[in-house]
Amino acid sequence: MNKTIIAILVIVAVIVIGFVLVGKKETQAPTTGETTSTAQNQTKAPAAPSQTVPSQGRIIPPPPPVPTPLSVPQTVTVTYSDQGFSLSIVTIKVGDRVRFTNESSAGMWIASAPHPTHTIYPQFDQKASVAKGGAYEFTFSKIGDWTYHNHLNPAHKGRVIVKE
Ligand SMILES: [Cu+2]
Repeated sequence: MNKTIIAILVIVAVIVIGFVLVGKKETQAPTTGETTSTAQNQTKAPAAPSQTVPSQGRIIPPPPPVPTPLSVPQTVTVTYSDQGFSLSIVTIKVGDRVRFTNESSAGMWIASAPHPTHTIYPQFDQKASVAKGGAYEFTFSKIGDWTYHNHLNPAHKGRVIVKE
């Protein structure tokens, strides 16, 4: 009697242990898939250094061509006061800009010569007056020797020489 009970218990125990082992394998299945993928990566990794090891020298590719810096447009500031313009002559390049700032007690209206028609460089004409603290900026796109004045006080003159 006792032997048969022990035998049944052993069989039951084997069955239970079998189920437990099968259950563990099913849960471990996805993790084993991941380990195989990392194993593939590991096998690929050593391949790269093995290619570089035989060559004792080092190949250094030529440096990328350095782009030639384009000439950055400059801005020259001319201050206008009650005595006139701070710079009587400004020499710049085509594409450069002159900023006229009004620090006088009166209005400032920059305009190209001659007064009052402003015909030598018609675009270089503020066409309006700006009060103290204001400014007028103009980008010179024409080569030349451009005289200008304050249209509201033509005795105050200046020159902008634009070179290539
Ligand atoms: Cu004028």
